[in-house]
Amino acid sequence: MSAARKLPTELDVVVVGAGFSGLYMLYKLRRLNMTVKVVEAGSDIGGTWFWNRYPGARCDVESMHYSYSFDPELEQEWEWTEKYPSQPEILSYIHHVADRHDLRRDVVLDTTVTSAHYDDDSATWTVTTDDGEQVRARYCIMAVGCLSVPKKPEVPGLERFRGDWYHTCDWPESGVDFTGQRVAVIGTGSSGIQAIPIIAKQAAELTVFQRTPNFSLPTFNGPIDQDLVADIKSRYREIREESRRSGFGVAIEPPTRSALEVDPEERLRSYEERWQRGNLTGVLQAYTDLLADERANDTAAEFVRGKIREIVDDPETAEKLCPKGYAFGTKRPCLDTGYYETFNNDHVQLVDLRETPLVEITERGVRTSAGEYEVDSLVLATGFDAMTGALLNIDIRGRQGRTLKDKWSDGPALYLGLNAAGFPNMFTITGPGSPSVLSNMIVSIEQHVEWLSDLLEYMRRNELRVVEATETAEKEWTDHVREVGDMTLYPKTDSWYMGANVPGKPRLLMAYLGGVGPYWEKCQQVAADGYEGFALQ
Ligand code: FAD
Ligand code: N01
Repeated sequence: MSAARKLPTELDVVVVGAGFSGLYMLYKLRRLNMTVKVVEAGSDIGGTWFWNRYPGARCDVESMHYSYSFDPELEQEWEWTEKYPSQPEILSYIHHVADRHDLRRDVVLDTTVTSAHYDDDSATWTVTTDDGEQVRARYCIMAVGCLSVPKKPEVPGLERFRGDWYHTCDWPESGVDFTGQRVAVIGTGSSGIQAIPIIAKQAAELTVFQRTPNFSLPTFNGPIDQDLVADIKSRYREIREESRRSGFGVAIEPPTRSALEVDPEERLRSYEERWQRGNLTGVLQAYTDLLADERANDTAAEFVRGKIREIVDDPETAEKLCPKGYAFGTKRPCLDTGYYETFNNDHVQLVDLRETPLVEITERGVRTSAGEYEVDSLVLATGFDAMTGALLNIDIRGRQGRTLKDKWSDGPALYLGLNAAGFPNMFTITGPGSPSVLSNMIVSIEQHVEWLSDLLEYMRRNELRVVEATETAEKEWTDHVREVGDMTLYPKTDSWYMGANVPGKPRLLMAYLGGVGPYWEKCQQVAADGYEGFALQ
């Protein structure tokens, strides 16, 4: 007897992914009385916050702002405990929201979507899962995450390694105790920088393999300030609105002056005061031109390098940790708790892979051009195939069977980061070409979900069944995304924003830098003009 099906054969909408995006999409579609299922590869909901359980995993947008705004009672009731929420706290928040709105009953877990094919005649998508089930749906919404496909280091030998190895984004649920072990960490991005201080506290010896040093600022994390909570809760609606209209999805006072027009002492005072705030936007938002002018940027970069030299006792190690040769902010900067201080411990050593490149993983550890480092456990904090990885892992075929992979061979193209010409009725949430990873993502997720739910309601009200970006609208938007990016320093840096961390990936800035507020206005205007740039039938 065959096992019971997990999915019905027909639905209005299939949503792929049960993180913040997929769950909110489900909530909105239910309110439209649409039949919908969310298909999730993981064994539970939560997305990023389900998978990334490495020690120290934490958000770097403050708790009061990294949360849904769609449920005003929830935002009054929910109590965050720390300034920056930890992974377990965010996951329990997601579980709470799912239970509060009874979302789980429409989520199908442990199931990977392997293909989605569009049929021109019926104007439906056939979605296939890894257990061979197929479901036909009018709409397919990809809530697959921008940072959900792990990337391993491009060196041979991992399968030979006799110890245990872990990727930060696929961490065992039971945790890992490194007590008494010799541990290696490869990678010093946000994940590595959060995990390293905690692993160092457990391990007998820790070796950190660094290819590119990162700019990292202290969180000064701690129990949440209750006066601040009361103040925010008393005007949450207003703050949420300001966030939606802001540059990066967090309501802050925008800078008004160039870094080059103030005298060096005043500049230093301003950077110091902002450093003490313990957030990402402080120093980077001090002046208008920090992300656009190299000389301006270097004033902030040198300030951070000065801090590293102050914190790290050994001058040689400090110099290795100092980021040089790229602009501060153009690789995602990190927030840490005691990262640079960790290198003042005798049992922690830093290996600079620019001096002695990684050669291979061996049975016993890690080999660089300088020799072999024997370890018991290996932690890969080597990041993600970001933005496009999860979409291109699925065999997506649009009109006339054209694959998304083929369409995107020179890089992703989507109108408004929402829909690709030739792929009708398929949408991405926080897709390439939207502010996405260059914003407080919850704000961007809510904006996309609400815009899509309005569109689907409009389609139904007007008895329409196919919506698709025109080639012209897609091209104009994609050119605009590039032009705005080219006005900044981002394209000059090799980063995952540019696809530069994955060999062979097209190199282009995948997120839209025009700002969350202006982007939101553009989307509103498109909808108000009868979905300008989309062909509807
Ligand atoms: P995800 O949470 O990534 O969920 C996507 C889900 O889709 C995953 O569960 C995945 O398993 C599933 N999926 C993918 N492909 C398939 C498939 N083919 N079939 C079935 N299921 C599939 N953002 C911020 O704004 N601020 C932060 O401080 C911040 N911190 C972060 C820290 C870490 C460690 C990471 C990795 C990301 C962080 N982010 C942060 C970005 C974070 O990804 C978003 O804020 C947000 O959680 C994304 O939600 P999502 O639902 O869009 O995607
Ligand atoms: O990944 P990364 P991540 N040999 O790509 C190195 C979010 N996030 O998981 O820079 C040697 O940033 C690589 O070196 P290089 C946030 O958006 C947020 O840390 O390519 N080294 C780099 O040092 C973040 O930006 C938080 O030269 C190799 C590291 O591995 C995004 O997720 C926390 C290598 C990868 O860094 C990704 O962060 C965690 C190789 N072959 C994540 N390949 C917050 O705090 C890669 N590296 C909110």
